[in-house]
Amino acid sequence: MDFQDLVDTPRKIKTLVGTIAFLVAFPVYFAIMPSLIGETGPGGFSSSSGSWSVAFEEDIVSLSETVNLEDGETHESIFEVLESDSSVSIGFVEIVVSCNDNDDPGPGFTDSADGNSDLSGVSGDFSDQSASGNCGGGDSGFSMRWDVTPNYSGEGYEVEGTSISEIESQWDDGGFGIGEWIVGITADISSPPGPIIGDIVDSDEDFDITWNVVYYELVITPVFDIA
Ligand SMILES: [Ca+2]
Ligand SMILES: [Ca+2]
Repeated sequence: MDFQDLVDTPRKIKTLVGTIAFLVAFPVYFAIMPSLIGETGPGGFSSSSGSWSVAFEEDIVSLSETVNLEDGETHESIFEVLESDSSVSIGFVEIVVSCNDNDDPGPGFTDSADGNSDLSGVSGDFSDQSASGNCGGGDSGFSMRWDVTPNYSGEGYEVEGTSISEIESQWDDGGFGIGEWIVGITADISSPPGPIIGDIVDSDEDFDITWNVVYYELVITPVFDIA
C-alpha cells in the first residue's frame, strides 16, 4: 500500500487526516498531562523531570523617612518586615541612604555618614554590615543589601532536566528575614571656618532613608519544543 492508495477517496483522506491528528495529539497530551496534574493535585507529578520556564512575580514594600542629623548624632532607622503567605518568599532586604551636602560656600568640607546594622531582631543568621559614604560627588550616601533567598536576582530563566520541587527548593527564604531590621546612621559634619570666630557655616545634614523588601512568588510553567 503506497501513499496514493491512502488518499484516493475523500473518505480515505478524512481517515488519514484524523489518524495524523491523533498521532500528533497523543504525545502532546501525555507531555502536558503530568504538569497539569502537578499544578492542581497535592504533590502530583511535581517531582517529574522536564523543561521549565521560571519567573519571579515581585511585590516590593518600602519605607521612606528623612532625618536631619548634627555632627556625631546617630539615628536608628527601623524597618519591620512582616511574614507573608506561605507561597510568598523574601528575595532581599535593602537600605539606601542618600544625602547631598550643599551648605558649604566652596569645595571641600563635604559631610559624610556611617551606617551600622543591628539584625539581632531578625529571624535567621544574617551578617551585620557597615558602610559609609560622602554626601556629594554624584555617588552620594551608601546602601546595604541582604539576600534572604541565597543568590536572589529576580531574573527569569529556562531550565531543563529538573523538577518543580527542585526549582522550589532552590528558591526558598527558609522562613527567615522576619522582624526588625535596624541600621544606625551617624553623621560626620564638616564645616569651613566662619568669618566670625565661633560661627558655624554648616552644622547639619538631611538624610533620605529608603528601605525595600522584595517579596516574590515563583511562576513555573512547562516549556514545549515545537519543532
Ligand atoms: Ca559640610
Ligand atoms: Ca551639611
